[in-house]
Amino acid sequence: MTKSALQIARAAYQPKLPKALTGVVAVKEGEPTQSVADQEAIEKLFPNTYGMPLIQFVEGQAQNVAEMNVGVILSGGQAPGGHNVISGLFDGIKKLNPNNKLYGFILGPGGLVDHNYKELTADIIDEYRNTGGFDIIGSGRTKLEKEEQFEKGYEILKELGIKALVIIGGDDSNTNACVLAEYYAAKNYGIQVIGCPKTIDGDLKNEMIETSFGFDTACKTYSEVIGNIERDCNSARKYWHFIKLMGRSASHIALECALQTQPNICIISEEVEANNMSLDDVVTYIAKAVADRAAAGNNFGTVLIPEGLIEFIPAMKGLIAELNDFLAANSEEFSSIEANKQREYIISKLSAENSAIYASLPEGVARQLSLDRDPHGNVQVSLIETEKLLSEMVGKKLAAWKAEGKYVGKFSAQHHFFGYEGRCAAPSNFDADYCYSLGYTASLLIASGKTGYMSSVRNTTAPAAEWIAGGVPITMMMNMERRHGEMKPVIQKALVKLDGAPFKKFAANREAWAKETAYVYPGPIQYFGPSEVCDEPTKTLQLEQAK
Ligand code: FBP
Repeated sequence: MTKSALQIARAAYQPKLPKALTGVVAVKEGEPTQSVADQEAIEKLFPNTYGMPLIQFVEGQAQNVAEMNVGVILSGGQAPGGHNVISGLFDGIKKLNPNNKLYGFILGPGGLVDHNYKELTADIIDEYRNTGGFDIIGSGRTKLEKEEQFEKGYEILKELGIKALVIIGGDDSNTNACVLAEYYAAKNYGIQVIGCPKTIDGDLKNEMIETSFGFDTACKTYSEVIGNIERDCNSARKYWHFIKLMGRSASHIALECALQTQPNICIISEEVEANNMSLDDVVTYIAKAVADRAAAGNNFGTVLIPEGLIEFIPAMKGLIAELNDFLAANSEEFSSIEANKQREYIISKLSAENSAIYASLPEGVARQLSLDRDPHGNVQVSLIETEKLLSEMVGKKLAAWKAEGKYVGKFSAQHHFFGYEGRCAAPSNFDADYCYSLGYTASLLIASGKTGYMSSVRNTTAPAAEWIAGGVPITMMMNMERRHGEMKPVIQKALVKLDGAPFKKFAANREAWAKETAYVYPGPIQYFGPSEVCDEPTKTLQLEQAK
């Protein structure tokens, strides 16, 4: 395989570990824990894994650990640093006993169920150290939630002599990891399950998990390109750039990129929902900023839009819900209608309120809302070109204002969507170190006989040597939520907090950023050079952790 010069040089990077993990390690147990909410219901569902203590690893004395084989799964969307979690896990178990083996299940949880795996040897691991991607074993979105899947998994785990399974995933995958841990514990199968917090979306975090891995690198990659666009924008001074940023639900990525690049506008979905804003309110807000800049002679700017926005606009949420139900119940009749009459058909069938909203949408977006459904029958919001929807509606509003003499500028838009561009970038130093530490910590949780824990590395704004490694019972992060009509135990998703320090910092500056051209150009991630350039954590983490 041909490698780039950076790949060759970067392979030699030795990720930094918390000092407590560099020698012999002992376990320090904390107090028993409670789930964040619905304690009674969660305890009942997880009798074997509820209430366990927090774990911290400290420097200790050598002990003998029996030989053990370990399995690993990458679950869900790619996030920079996955390969380092696996190399940290590999190095951890090999240090405990060189005879220990690591097996990777291929293409996500499906690999466990279908018995599709490969042994990850030192040669393979060395090829992937400090690289982006999940290609060492691939990833997948199969949900591990049925008993027959757990049993199929058990068959292969037993056959390979695997003592513990590490599931690297987001909130849903870690919820499933916890259910699996409970199941194997209840059955006395002797197989432990450990989770690792992954997702570029940054929405798997809480008091004990400071950040999910991949968020740092993905945001830095997007911010580099946003900065480049801003500089282009400020050079040509003729375009408004509408940039949609990945993040299925929460707006953490958009917010972090805004803090890094200081665009003219950034929409935060959680705020739109909290203020009960309509689509027209969002459009008016952007159009007003465009008009104000035009009045000062600036017919250019940048707008950041979170991918999940549409579902946070309360009225759009209602429209989507009615459309989902209506199309599910009338799919045959709908598909028999000629394409050019489908819009009118839907307008005639929806409730008056939703019909009016649907009719006001640009043609393309209305079509996307009625056509693209996922296997569960839901609208695939990530396919909706919100950046085009907003710029088109802003353009219309400005034209109307022009006719009324309220606006005197020129409005010309460019569109971008950044998502896949950042999910497999080579991990930043932060993610390379953080992920390696998470994987290494997972090996210690296994050696200590723990199950139903998530690997946790805290104090991450300090130098890596001072990071605190340990484990958090996954049940501690759970509450009960309605999913597909049923109450289910799930890990609470962390949305942007409007009273949190990152949002407050943004809110305090956004008016100035809208008027002035206050762009910041972060440049590309640096892998070699001074620590302040290479090792800085995200603004979100710095603001959240500032004491
Ligand atoms: P995870 O939650 O699995 O980490 O994935 C998040 C994400 O990257 C979202 O930002 C995005 O909406 C989604 O995956 C895209 O999914 P897919 O990779 O299936 O296109």
